[in-house]
Amino acid sequence: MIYQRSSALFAEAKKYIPGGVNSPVRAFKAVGGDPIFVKEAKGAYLYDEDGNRLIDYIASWGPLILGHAHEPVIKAVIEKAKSGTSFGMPTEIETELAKLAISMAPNIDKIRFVNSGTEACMSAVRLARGYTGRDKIIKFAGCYHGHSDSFLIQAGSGAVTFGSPNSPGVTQGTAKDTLLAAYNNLEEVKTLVQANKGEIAAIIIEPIAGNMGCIVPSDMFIQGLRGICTEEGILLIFDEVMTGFRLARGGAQEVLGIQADIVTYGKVIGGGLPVGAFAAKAEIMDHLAPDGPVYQAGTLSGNPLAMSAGLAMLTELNNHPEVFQSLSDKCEYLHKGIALVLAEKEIVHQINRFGSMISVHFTDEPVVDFATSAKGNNETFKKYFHGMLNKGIYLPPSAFESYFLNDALSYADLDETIDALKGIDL
Ligand code: KE4
Repeated sequence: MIYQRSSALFAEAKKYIPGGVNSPVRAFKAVGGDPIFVKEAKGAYLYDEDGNRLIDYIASWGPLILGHAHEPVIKAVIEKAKSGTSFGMPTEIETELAKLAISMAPNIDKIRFVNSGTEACMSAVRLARGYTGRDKIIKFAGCYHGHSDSFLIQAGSGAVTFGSPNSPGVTQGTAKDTLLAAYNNLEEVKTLVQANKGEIAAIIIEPIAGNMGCIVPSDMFIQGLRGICTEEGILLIFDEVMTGFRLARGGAQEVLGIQADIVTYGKVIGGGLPVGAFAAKAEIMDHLAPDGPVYQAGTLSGNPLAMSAGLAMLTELNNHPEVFQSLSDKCEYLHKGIALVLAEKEIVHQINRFGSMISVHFTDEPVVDFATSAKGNNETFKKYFHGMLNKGIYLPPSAFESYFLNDALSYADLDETIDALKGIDL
């Protein structure tokens, strides 16, 4: 595969945009080399600026669950754009998408739209703090909830002390209110809760994690969090920016059978346009401005153009729930194919999968949290990533990401992917 034009475009972009990208993961820092510039995409395929066709396994990091340029979504956006894109005034379509999302996801009465998953998670934490009158939150190492200051925190010195910033620009004043625990470690959560009795507003978690690669919660872990939150008056926030409307109509709440107190959404709910959202029972959501005291706002929140994409997408999924099983079946097929080839190559590996989320880790230890995910051999991962890219397969350019399958992928595409792996040296 030739990537000359992408490299030239990257050099040009770096003159005007920090790192040449508008989101760091796109820059290939974790795998080396220059990022691929896309010209267009349709269905399961990306067409890059050098004329290469790539089978896509990121789907814009999740949103394009039915494939790129899905006709009903495109049609809706084009039609809506003709009557204006944003007014800064309420429009009917916001209520239509709100009603549909609420009908699909369990345990929510009201939803507020924002413009990204970051905004959704940031606002959900502020709402939890405002509702409980408490300041602290617990998050899990390796879980990503967007780039709001409260989330850019790494484990502090001691198990029960607060976190410390993991980015310049985040203050210790902010970090002191974020406590860190290891994913799948209920005992650490219990210790933090006991050491900060009555001070914790929320526990925020990716119910199936996707930002350490894919990590499946162990039995009773999420259930255990639910019990602790109910017992201690802590709000359980499910960050479903990845899992929402991807794992099932009702997302992780449905597939796990566990109710969160606040749920955040992004990606799929916007159908490829910028939409985030957070939702809960009315008793909690009514604390939000303008009716309640917790402030939150946004110029383009609920803009009709983005709403039209989200409404078209959720309507498709609501009318064709068989898509979720189709995606899961395809993911299982891919899993088995990759596992067989890596076993034949005698490559030590772990594959984690849940629904249409999957990740490959080059380690002999089960990957159950950030620490075990970080033990993966990144040199092998880099060979895997670039080997597959050179065969026309576009995988996430980081071992700490999940693949996001789209239902436009055919079994022939999956076979091409598995065959590509046969042909590379790891
Ligand atoms: P955004 O602000 O990027 O829309 O959403 C933040 C976010 C929140 N919660 C979860 C579980 C997420 O996965 C994300 C964003 N996901 C990354 C991919 N791991 C987006 C890709 C990027 O940062 O460019």
